[in-house]
Amino acid sequence: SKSLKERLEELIPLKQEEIKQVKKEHGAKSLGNVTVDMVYGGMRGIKGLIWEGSVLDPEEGIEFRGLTIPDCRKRLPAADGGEEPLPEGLFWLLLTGEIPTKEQVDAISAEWAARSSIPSFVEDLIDRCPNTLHPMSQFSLAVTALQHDSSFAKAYQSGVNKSEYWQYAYEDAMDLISKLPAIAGRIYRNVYKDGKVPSIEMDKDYSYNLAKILGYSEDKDFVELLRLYLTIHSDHEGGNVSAHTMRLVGSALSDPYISFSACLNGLAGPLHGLANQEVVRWILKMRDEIGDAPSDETVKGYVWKTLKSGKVVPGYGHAVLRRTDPRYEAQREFALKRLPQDPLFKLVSQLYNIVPGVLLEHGKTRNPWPNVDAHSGVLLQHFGLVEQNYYTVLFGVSRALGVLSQLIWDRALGFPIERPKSYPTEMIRKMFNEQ
Ligand code: FCX
Repeated sequence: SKSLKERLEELIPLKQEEIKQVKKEHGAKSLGNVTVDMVYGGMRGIKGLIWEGSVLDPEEGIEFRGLTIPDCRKRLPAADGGEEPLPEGLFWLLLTGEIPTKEQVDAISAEWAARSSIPSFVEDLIDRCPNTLHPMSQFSLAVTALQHDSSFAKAYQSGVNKSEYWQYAYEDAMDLISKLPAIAGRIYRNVYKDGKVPSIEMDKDYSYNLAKILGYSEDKDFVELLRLYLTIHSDHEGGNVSAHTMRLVGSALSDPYISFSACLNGLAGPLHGLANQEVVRWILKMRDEIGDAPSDETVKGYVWKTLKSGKVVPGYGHAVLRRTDPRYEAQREFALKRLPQDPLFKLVSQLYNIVPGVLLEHGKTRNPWPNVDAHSGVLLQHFGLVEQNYYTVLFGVSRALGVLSQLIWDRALGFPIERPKSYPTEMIRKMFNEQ
């Protein structure tokens, strides 16, 4: 059967042709009106990006190349003896739009393991970070340093033809994804353990190896959780902060490493990926204040207290979704099956019954339902990975699959440098006062 790169090579000219046709037929049509409110409102609702891998519907949630999360859990290959999809398969799906065979997925696992080692200067760099430097900052700086070996940057310097850019972007993307467990694992071991980093097993899948490097691979349920986790956090269409940063920085032909490092810095914001850390902090604080088995009324009081002190309830709300995030639902299903009695999971469930009502009564939040970050942390807590400040690193490992697959397409399709128009407020006023 075909390798991923061979299949991609066949698909690229077809997509190029399709886009040519779409532009010819529909190029001059309008995708909608842009109001002044939209411009001040974080560009919410402005249709301004092409993103092939996934699309987010406010009501249906995320679809990866047309597959919902339940579809992916059913149809993507699982590990031998496992149930959850292997993120290797999701990566294949995101890149090609096709569901790979188990054999193709195994080939990706083997390739990623074979490419996994990191240069010793990057190890030294991570080792020299103080334990007090946030894991996301260490992650971003290690990824930047990997740029040392970027094939894309070298090819650009040597003046390669732009029709070949995607091939170098592909090689960098595959290398970068492969090296993330070694980086993420080293940061974890340095900050929270004794700094000794176990080696990767060449005949094991990506999630197993990440679990091993973190020190949790003996628990089969944890490895399964990681497979699910890495699959569902991968992509959420193009406009979210991490994905859009990747696109924007990459559009200057910055190589995949430094583009992804920028993406990680966006993910590290508390309104985006860092929310998973914030959720656990908030729940543990709640437990300290009101105990393990609080009444619904007491929980409600705690949520109101958060809102009245001018803070957000972390893990709730979404810029696009208008229902419970299917990524939350998938994690809830996992918990109901494998850890139904876990006390923190019970608190999370209780919050699910209470927070949306409070947010509705509060009357500001457009979407009162939980997002992905409301659930992920308590699952990791259950398996002993209790260090909350580390959680966004795992989100980042997963997000690499989505943003790097799109970056390869960006280069294959010759997408131009991004350059939207901006105005000062004074010009907005003049523009309309003079009409
Ligand atoms: N708690 C309290 N207030 C909230 C809220 C929440 N969970 N969610 C939204 N609001 C407030 C906003 O702060 C805003 O208030 P303002 O008018 O005073 O500025 C108002 O409600 C309207 O915001 P809304 O349109 O509903 O939401 P946005 O699209 O502006 O923002 C996020 C979306 C996700 C940033 C927002 O809901 C939020 O801050 N949630 C908490 C943090 C979080 O969970 N982030 C993770 C999101 C995601 F899944 C991810 O990227 O990982």
